[in-house]
Amino acid sequence: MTQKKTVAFNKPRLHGEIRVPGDKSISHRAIMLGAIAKGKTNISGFLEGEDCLRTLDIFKQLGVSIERDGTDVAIDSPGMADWHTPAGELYAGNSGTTARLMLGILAGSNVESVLTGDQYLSKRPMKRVTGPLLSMGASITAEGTDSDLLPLRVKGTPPLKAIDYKMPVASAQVKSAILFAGLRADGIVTVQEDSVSRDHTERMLQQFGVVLQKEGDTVSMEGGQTLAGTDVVVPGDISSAAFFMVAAAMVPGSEVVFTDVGLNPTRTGILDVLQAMGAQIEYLEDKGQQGEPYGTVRISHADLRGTEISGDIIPRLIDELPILALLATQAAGKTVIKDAEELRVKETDRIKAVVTELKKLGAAIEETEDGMIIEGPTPLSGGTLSSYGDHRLGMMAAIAALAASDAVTIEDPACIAISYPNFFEDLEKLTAFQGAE
Ligand code: SPQ
Repeated sequence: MTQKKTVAFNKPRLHGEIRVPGDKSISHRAIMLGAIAKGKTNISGFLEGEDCLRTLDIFKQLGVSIERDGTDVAIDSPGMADWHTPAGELYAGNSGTTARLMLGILAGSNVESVLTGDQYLSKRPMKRVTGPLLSMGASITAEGTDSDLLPLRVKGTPPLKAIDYKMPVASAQVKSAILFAGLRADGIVTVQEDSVSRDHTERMLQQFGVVLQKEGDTVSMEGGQTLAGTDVVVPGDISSAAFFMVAAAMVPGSEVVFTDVGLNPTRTGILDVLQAMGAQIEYLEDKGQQGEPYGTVRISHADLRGTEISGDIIPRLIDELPILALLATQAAGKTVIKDAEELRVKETDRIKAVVTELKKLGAAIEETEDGMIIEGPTPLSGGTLSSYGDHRLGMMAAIAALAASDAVTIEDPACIAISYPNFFEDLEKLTAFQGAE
């Protein structure tokens, strides 16, 4: 039986200060690079979400010593060349980042393994990664009938060939997989993308001692470099904060302060859009540690207007488009989301799913091939929304309850633990405020 959770509010307002859990993308990469490097790496602020725990378990199976105490992780690795052949399959669960980045890492390792995923991940395309990896000489074969899908067998075959690759879509997962494989390549690996996607891999490789060159939309790196273990501080995940940023902007009388939230410019598209829609944003403190900028931001409600979200900003807010679509239902005028066809190959087809679910609440929203068109403001009713097993859809449904006239019931809310295990506790905390306006 599908599990359900009902969320209801009576004249809500959001108030308070929040430190959202660690960044998912950075947490994955910290485990990966800590395991590739020989020696000790200490991570603080690690995201205890299901996806990152899948990455952590995979490296334990490869013989890397990893001790976790909550959000603190201590890694002691023999180094990539001395990993063990795993006893069983390597299970990436629901995590596209784990699967795609592992393909690049395993291709240059000395082990042979089979990578698998859950029912959702097993439908997501892998050729975008295996294509360039095969041209680097990787040995990757399908265990099933479709070579674009998991399960895939990877036999590490170092040294790999160098590659100069122009990516057909801006994707941090593709870029990262090639760079990781490039660590075991016999020459210079170059990756070019049209619009710059999140650059956590490039920043963290440098933290671990790798020399690489970044010029505009191109990254180059000499293969064969060795990594040295180091300490990594993971800031709060702006993609998790986005749900409460939107809630604060949307609900009259709200004001929320986000502390230690990641402010990497390749991820802050959400803040640019909130500003363009009229929300009040104040930057209270800037900190930058080991290459990842983070800080404190206050978001307050204001009257909102529709906007266009398209072009180069899309990779900077790709995971925030579902929650921005909800916000657009409460903004005056038309919001157009374009150039976002990548949304169709996430945990679910996020264009179809967002449009279907928000329509159930009465939103004026239409699907286009590469995005959505939303008219607002529209009063939303209550209803029962499916998460499609997609954490970002589940959280969007919960935040929709803040704008709805009645309760919203979320089907399969457990998936939210993929990226934000204490989401409902934080929602309760921020909406508990009963003081005067
Ligand atoms: O890991 P997964 O499942 O692919 O996660 C998602 C998400 O919403 O959490 C996408 F479904 O984020 C991706 C993101 O969309 C994480 C990511 C990364 O850490 O490198 C990059 C983006 O994907 P892509 O395909 O644009 O590289």
